[in-house]
Amino acid sequence: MIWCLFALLFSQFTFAQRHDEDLMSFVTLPEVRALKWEITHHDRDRAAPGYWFVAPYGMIDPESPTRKYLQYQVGPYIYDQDGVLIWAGSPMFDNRNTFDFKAVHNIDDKPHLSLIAQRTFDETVPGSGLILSQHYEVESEVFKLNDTWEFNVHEFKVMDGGKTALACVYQSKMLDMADVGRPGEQKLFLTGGFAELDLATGAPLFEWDSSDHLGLHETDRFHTWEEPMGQWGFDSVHMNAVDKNEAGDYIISMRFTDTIYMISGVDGRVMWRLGGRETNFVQDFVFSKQHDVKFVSSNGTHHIISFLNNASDEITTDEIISSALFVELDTTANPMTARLIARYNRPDGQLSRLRGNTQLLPNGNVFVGWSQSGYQSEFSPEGKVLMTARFASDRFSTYRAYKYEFTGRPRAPPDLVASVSGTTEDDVTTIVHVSWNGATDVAAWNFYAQAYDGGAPVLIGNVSKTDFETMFIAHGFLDWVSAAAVDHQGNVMGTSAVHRTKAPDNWEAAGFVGSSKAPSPINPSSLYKEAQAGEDHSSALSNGDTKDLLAALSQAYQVVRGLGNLLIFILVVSSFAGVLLGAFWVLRRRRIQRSQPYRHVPSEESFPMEETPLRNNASSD
Ligand SMILES: *[C@@H]1O[C@H](CO)[C@@H](O)[C@H](O)[C@H]1NC(C)=O
Ligand SMILES: *[C@@H]1O[C@H](CO)[C@@H](O)[C@H](O)[C@H]1NC(C)=O
Ligand SMILES: *[C@@H]1O[C@H](CO)[C@@H](O)[C@H](O)[C@H]1NC(C)=O
Ligand SMILES: CC(=O)N[C@H]1CO[C@H](CO)[C@@H](O)[C@@H]1O
Repeated sequence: MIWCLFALLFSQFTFAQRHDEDLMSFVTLPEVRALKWEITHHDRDRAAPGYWFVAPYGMIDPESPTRKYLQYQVGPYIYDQDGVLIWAGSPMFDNRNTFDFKAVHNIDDKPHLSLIAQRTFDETVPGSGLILSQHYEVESEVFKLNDTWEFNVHEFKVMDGGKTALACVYQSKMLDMADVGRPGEQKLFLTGGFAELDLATGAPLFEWDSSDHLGLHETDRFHTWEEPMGQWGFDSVHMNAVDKNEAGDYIISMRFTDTIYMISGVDGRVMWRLGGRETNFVQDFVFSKQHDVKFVSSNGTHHIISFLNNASDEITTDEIISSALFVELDTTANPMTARLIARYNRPDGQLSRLRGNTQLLPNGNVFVGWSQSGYQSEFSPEGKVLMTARFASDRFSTYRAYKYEFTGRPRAPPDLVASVSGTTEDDVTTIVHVSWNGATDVAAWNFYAQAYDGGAPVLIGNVSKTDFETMFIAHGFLDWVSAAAVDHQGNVMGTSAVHRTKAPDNWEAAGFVGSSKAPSPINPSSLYKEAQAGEDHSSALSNGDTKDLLAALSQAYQVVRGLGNLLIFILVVSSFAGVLLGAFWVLRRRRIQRSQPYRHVPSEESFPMEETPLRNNASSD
């Protein structure tokens, strides 16, 4: 029986790999096809604790629903450091592009999430900045300001206490070109700035726009002889990041002026410029086309800042490699000084022409999102590359990538799907799949069966959680099943609904050749006592490799043969099969493979497990 299942599973994997190996598949969430990762850990022990927060998208603008490859890859996602899915947020945001997705720990003593959800393709739903609770429920949502085009996708930074957030703001304005030697001539520009928004009302508490404070000559991105393209005008400064220090001043990044500006929180005046054509600093480094400027520390006059130095864009290249920079600024010196204190080069030696971010982790490590194909890396403080990873698919990028510790406690119960199959009364098998989208810290799953709806649940086994979805295989036809998530201390965290097991409509047509027309469901309580015998073995073996499992299996067989109790043996075999298949599943999934050229897959050819008729919580009786 084991080998039949084993062979079946193996054939399913080869089939899946041939077609869309860059996407995950789940029995419990059939529509979700989360991206897989290719991960290299160079020094796992030094990696900071935490999960990865990414928001893959295919196109930076809202994508036509008909263009999408498959449902549910685009949107906010949380993964662990092995690329195991923790939360797929794309169903919640209905496949909309999302940006700047991260955990937020500065609101109260609970973890939260923040992100930007882009407007929908048909523009019926406007873009917004959102804060979610650790239960994945929307706590606050702010929309674009009046007279602006959209909620800008670059930045949504929740300030301490969670009362306000910073966002970039782009506006279309006719500007006089006197500053570039064409007085009296007007052209349409997309200006850049930011606002600090009241999260309760969405009203701006502070607003700043480049047209009020910067000269047109500062940009390297337009020429007076060119006509603006599109209804929004020249994207002249390309504002792409904002942060605020405790003194109440703002630091911003503008990509098309290659400059970081300090803006007074009192009157909006430019306090100083770092980089670009008019830097106020004596610098021992250069940078350009930068992203994601953030304060690491600031006491008002002395600042340490971090940012991603792209050194290139779609048009020009200034350096041969992109890097994350940490810079110390002394604004009391005369002239002011800017000193490079740490530089982390992109490990693959490439350039990030667009997007990206730099994050200092609590243990001093540095996490950098290089954006394209989700390429990201973690460095030790002294610059050793600890980890690099990228999406297995190059169809997707993430604007930024973050690493945070997080505790996710979804309100929705775990999803469970069970089915039964077999050819004779002796080999009838119930297969249960369970997952809990968004739940962190699940250590194991307990599986239960009951004789009838409302009957007492009987523990039929438990399995350590090693992947997003956990499979359990039980001998016999168990008609009503459920599962409970257990944490590392053994506490029950949540329980699925009781689901009815999906049986073939016609057992004979499904290959059943037993003495009856169809097998009958069994009463699980009649098996429970015998099941105890196998339990210790299954938990002891949950980390073993295949060889150990088989050795233990044959040992167990000798034991049960001595007892002459075939039923116990079948149960032991079933629980071993579950562990064996689970281990095999994990090994297959964790293998790091180069992605193959992308091919569109007609749905009937996709992962066969998806084709079995599935049930979800909603349809449970
Ligand atoms: C935008 O305009 C609408 C309609 O005039 C108004 O009700 C709303 O308060 C305005 N929002 C902001 C943030 O100013
Ligand atoms: C800010 O920090 C610098 C460097 O640590 C120090 O010299 C300076 O006195 C500090 N200024 C204030 C106002 O605390
Ligand atoms: C399975 O259940 C048994 C008995 O309750 C327990 O001792 C064991 O630790 C559990 N194993 C897992 C992986 O939770
Ligand atoms: C080494 C190098 O090419 N540095 C460039 C980085 O970008 C700035 C601003 O665009 C240039 O002035 C530097 O020459």
